[in-house]
Amino acid sequence: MQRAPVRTQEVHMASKHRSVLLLIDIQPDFMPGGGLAVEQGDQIVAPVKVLMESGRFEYCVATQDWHPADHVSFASHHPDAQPMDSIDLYGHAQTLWPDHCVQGTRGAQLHEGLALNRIEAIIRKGTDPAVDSYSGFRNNWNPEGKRPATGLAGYLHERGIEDVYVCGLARDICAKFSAIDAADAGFNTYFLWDLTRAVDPSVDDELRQELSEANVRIMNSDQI
Ligand code: VGL
Ligand code: ZN
Repeated sequence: MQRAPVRTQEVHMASKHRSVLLLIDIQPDFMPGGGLAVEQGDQIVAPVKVLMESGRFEYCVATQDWHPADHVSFASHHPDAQPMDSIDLYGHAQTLWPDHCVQGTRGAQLHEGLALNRIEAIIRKGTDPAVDSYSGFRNNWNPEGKRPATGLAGYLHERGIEDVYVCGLARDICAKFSAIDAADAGFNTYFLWDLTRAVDPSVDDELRQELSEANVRIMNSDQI
């Protein structure tokens, strides 16, 4: 009985030092008023900040969608195309988006409501004009049919991280692909459902299924 609190403390410390909070694309362009606005995307910022400062994670890593102005994923880059059209790109479906997260613009900044000084590393993605990148771990398919790694898995593995907690935008796109790739890279992966918002909430049920099949555990932030 007397030792129980000590053990609890040790377990808590050990898990903290193996855990990272992964912030996916928490940028103004994915929030109301932004280039690729996600409904209620702004509502996650304050609770994510609280979690960043909770001491529950050893540190935080952020991804930042960071496109050149002529990016292949922009509908504006394709004559006659409309945003949300789908095209074939190197043998895979590519949605064409409205312009968003153009390098150096305000909408591409990490949201200033976050605890920015708790971010240990930032992975910028979608920087190749000819290739999109949804996941923080791997680009989408390139012309050679490969999805090159960003180096994030190596970074986390080398630093002894075992548990990855995913939050951010958008739930059904970049947060989803990042979580699936995290699990695939061997991390215990947790998807903080309440700290995500979807471009298309009608696929929520399908998404839960996909995440479960990829061995990603879905939870809410109050269950951490
Ligand atoms: C995203 C579409 C295009 C995302 C990024 O962060 O979910 N979605 N680029
Ligand atoms: Zn993008």
